[in-house]
This record gives sequence, C-alpha cells and structure tokens, in this order.
Amino acid sequence: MTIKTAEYLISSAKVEQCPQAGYPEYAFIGRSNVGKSSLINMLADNSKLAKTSATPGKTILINHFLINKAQEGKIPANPADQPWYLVDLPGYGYAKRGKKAQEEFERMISTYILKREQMTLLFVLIDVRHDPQHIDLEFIEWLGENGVPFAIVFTKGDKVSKGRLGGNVKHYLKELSKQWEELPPYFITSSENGMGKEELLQYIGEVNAMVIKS
Ligand SMILES: Nc1nc2c(ncn2[C@@H]2O[C@H](COP(=O)(O)OP(=O)(O)O)[C@@H](O)[C@H]2O)c(=O)[nH]1
Ligand SMILES: [Mg+2]
Repeated sequence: MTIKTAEYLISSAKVEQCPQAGYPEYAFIGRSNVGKSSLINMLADNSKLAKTSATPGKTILINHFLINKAQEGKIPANPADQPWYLVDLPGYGYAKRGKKAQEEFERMISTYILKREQMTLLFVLIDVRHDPQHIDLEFIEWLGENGVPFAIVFTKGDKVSKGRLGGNVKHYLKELSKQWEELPPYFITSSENGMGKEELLQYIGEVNAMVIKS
C-alpha cells in the first residue's frame, strides 16, 4: 500500500459529526505524547498533516484524514488504491484533564470505538522506552472485552539501542500474554527514521483488501 494523497478533512467533537462515506477507517490512539501525530505524518510523508507538539493537547476531537481520495467517477481497479480514512484520536492519560473533561473524553472515545461503523482497526501506540503502563494495559483489556480489532504500534524505536528495543518489545508481549492467548499484530516504528513504515502500510493494505472484498 502506498499513500498517494493525504488530506485533512474535519475535527469532530461528536461521533455523529464524523465523515459519512463508508470507507474503511484506521484509528490511532495512545497516551498523550506517545508520538501519534508524528507517526501519522511519517506514514503520510507529510510533516505538517497532523499537528505535533511537545505539549500534550487538551482538545477532545476526532481528527479525520482522507487517504488516496478517489478521482471523479473512477473506481480504482486495485483494492490497494481504495480510499480510506485515517483517524487521529485524542490522547488518553492526560494528567491535567479535569474529572469532568476526563468523563467526557471516555464517553466520546468509547462511543467512537464501539459505534462508528467504518472503524476497521484501532492502532494502540505504546512508547517502546517504557515498562508496560497500567493505563495502556487496562485500555487493551477493555478492547478485548469488547471484541475491538486492534494492533499494537511501538513508537520512538530510534530512542533506544537495538538490544533494548528487542528486549522491551519482548517484555511487553510477555505482559500481554498474561491477558491474551493469542497476541495481537504488532509493529515497531520510529517517526524519526521511518522504521516500521512499510510494514504498517502493507498491513493496512492487506486489511483494506480483505474488508473491501467482503
Ligand atoms: N526521537 C523520536 N521522537 C519522537 C518520535 N515520535 C514522536 N516524537 C517526539 O515526541 C513528542 C510528541 O510527539 P507527538 O507526535 O506530538 O505525540 P502525540 O501527542 O501522541 O501526538 C514530539 O516532541 C515528537 O517530536 C520518534 O519516533 N522518535
Ligand atoms: Mg498529537
């Protein structure tokens, strides 16, 4: 799968405001500062697509991007060229969010994940430098309980040595195998040097081909 075009569409405060086309949709979620916007920009080869910042965002919005927009009246022959939505979800675990904002956030995220029909697969981003964090494990467990299809994306792979990278991933998977008989697909990435980009895009292409055929 190659991303030929990527454009920002809309930021929605409510799930009902999200775009209506039935394209397969891939959403990215994780703790604030995990590297979500950077990863989206890396995948799309556009450093300005999703806003990146060192200060975690307070806004609770669902950001939609349209990938490989269909040309007027043309249906792509190759499923790999089909349009799809990429979604930048607000980060969880933002400590400074007040109680009310946190509740609103949880309601919005769960509505999006469980009700949005287009939602095909959720990528859960994990900073590969850290030990497994309770908040991520709890979220992943919730996905399992609700039968949400997801994959893990380890981020910031350039920030640790090769040895530690492998070790940390292994450690994480071991932690997950306490919850899961079968481990989810996972990817090791770096937005800094492009690590994992091809693998991730290929995977999205494969899932796209599957959902479009069925
Ligand atoms: N070295 C390195 N820094 C990264 C990487 N991804 C994100 N960052 C940095 O981490 C910070 C947060 O990234 P951002 O994409 O805004 O995170 P978000 O809050 O999850 O959207 C920024 O300062 C990024 O430059 C990466 O793969 N490698
Ligand atoms: Mg961001």
